[in-house]
Amino acid sequence: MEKTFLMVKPDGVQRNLIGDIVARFEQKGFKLAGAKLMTVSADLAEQHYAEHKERPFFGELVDFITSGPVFAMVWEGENVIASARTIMGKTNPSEALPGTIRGDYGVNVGKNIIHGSDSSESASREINLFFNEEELNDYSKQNEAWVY
Ligand code: DAT
Ligand code: MG
Repeated sequence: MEKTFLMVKPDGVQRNLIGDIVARFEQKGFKLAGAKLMTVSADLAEQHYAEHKERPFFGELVDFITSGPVFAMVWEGENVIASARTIMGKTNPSEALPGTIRGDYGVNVGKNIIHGSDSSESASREINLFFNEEELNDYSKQNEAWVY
């Protein structure tokens, strides 16, 4: 089954949104494979956001993501990569629709609450960057027969 990497950013943690965000993905029918509260090092932040290295906001991005704990997660399910991006909403919260996480809680593009992988390549890269094999749980849930 497809997996994606999601992360409640430091602003989402400070604004008490971990529970709400986890609930949205649980209620959708996705399965949590791994999760941890952690502080991202500058080195990990630079690797995670390597594709944005040349962007003018790269320094701010690294400073922000390392500024406090994040809640890193791996979620599993059919089409979960694209589906999670839909649940998150557009990158800029001012353009994100109400009902999406960024649309409901964000205002500014720099503080957009949540990260989610944008492709299967970035999902496997990011999962491996943040999690060890033994931190990921392979299990079945009783409700799966009612989701699929
Ligand atoms: P996304 O997080 O939706 O995948 P992205 O990969 O294009 O968006 O950018 C990564 C993060 O960088 C994004 O969540 C917030 C920040 N960012 C993007 N565009 C920005 C901009 N124009 N100014 C400041 N920060 C920006
Ligand atoms: Mg991105």
